[in-house]
Amino acid sequence: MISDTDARPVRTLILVLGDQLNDRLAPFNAFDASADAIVQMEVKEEASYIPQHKRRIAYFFAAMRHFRDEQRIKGRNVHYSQITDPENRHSFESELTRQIDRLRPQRVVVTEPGDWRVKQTLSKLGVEILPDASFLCSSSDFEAFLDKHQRPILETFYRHMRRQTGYLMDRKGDPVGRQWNFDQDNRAPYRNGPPIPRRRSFTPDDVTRSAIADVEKVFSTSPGSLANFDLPVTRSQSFRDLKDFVGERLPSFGKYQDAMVGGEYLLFHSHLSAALNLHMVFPAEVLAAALDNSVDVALNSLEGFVRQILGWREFVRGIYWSRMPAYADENALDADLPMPQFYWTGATDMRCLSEAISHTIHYAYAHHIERLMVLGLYALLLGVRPYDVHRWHMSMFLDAIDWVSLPNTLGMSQHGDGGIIGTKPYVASGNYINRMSDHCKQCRYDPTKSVGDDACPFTTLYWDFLARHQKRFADNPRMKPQYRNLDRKTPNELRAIRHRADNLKSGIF
Ligand code: FAD
Ligand code: DLZ
Ligand code: SF4
Repeated sequence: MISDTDARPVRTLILVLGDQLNDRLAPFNAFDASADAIVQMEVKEEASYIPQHKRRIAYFFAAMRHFRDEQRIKGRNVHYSQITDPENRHSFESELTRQIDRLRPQRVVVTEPGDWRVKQTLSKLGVEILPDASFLCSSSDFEAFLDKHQRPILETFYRHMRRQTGYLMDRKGDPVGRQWNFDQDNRAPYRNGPPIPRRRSFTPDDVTRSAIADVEKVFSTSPGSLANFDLPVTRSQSFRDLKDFVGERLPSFGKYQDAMVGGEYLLFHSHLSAALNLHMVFPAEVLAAALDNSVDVALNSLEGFVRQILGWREFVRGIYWSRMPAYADENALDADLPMPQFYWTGATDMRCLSEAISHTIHYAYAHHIERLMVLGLYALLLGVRPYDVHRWHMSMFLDAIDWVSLPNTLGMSQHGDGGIIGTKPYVASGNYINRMSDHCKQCRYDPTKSVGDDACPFTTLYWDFLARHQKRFADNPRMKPQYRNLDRKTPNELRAIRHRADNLKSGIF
């Protein structure tokens, strides 16, 4: 194994960022262990430019350190700046400059970072940026798609990707099952559903334990909990996780995709987003495992899953790179409230929110419907600044990288982009949450009521949102039924709703 102190002259120095942990990425294509070297840097700036969940930091550091060790076992020279190193300068810019001054490489290369901010910093330092070929749609393909579609929507993009790649297409070029989507089969609440399998635990080894200890020491005041850290932190562990998902949870994934159950943070979801975003597994590998013919999975589940990976994941990435940096400032609904404090603690008597926040604090994870239709929905109905919701999300989730968190949070969940990711805001009252979960039965509020002490805050704020944004959305064809219901409210009812909405807002901040 080659140690950190080995400072032979370097031809190509490959910078591997914390979310690029795979040696099949482009910079490694012509790697020559006798001339080239790798640099990895744990830096305080990335874990503190916004406060970050301890579990998230430990996950990145543990995965980075395992990648370092795997590369060294292959005989590759890795220069690794650990968070506790006294010489560490603790930002990408200054620590990379220190390493370049020390190693004097002929060139420094990196895979395209997942964050516009980091890409700017590295470009400024003269680092050569290579495309990230792990995605199923390259940046140039997405640009070509945008040239053809002035108002790109997920459905059009997804069908284009199905045709382009052949996933779930038959020999004649039609979608398998003669349907592009099975959404109508994928909205069941979990009532007497099949047993929910437990996720496998990965016991931390010495390397992971050292990362956890360093995080406890250096980031003791950061949010979140490190208790029971059991995440897969290597490529092979992530594959084991993938295999478990395909065998145990994928068969019920589709049907219960939108369901929520008290005390259950995962249900039948894959929990693969973090491993995917850190590049420990590639999307094509995930799809190959899911579509493996030896696994008996109904088409509604398979299609639902493929849509997430081949459709949504690629679509939001394309939108991010095509619209940054202006995208981050968008605030189409002029939302101007700060993030409520209870999002950091879970201290709320709203059962659905306290559940979703407690999942976030314990696991740095919540599944899609909790993110969209509970955590995101409440912020949207209140009128929280979209970028603040994104910052909170970047702080608290294992899988949050700017390219994927920003379009999902600012765009999909807060409608801050005015309709680029989704053509209408995802707004609903407490009745939706009641239909899709078992939370309301155990909550002090009543989802059917919009006024009175026991009225569900979601329901009050839902009507208030529709009324406040009537001008903008009343003519949106997809929102017509919602506005027809609003029209049935009397002026007195609307006044009472507005009054309670104002009280709710002033009580929170
Ligand atoms: P599953 O439900 O099992 O889905 C399978 C995979 O599909 C995921 O692992 C993910 O890679 C992909 N996927 C599904 N939906 C999306 C989507 N909308 N955008 C991109 N990929 C998708 N996903 C992230 O990876 N990082 C984020 O920072 C992130 N922020 C989000 C913020 C909000 C407000 C919302 C509403 C969604 C966000 N998502 C994000 C998308 C989605 O919620 C997560 O990918 C998913 O919950 C991760 O859990 P899972 O792996 O169990 O997903
Ligand atoms: C999220 C994160 C954290 C917490 N720490 C590091 C780090 O110390 N070193 C590193 O290389 N990357 C880290 N990351 C990921 C970055 O913040 C950022 O998301 C990626 O560099 C984007 O490609
Ligand atoms: Fe959430 Fe309202 Fe249901 Fe309570 S009643 S759990 S606040 S939706």
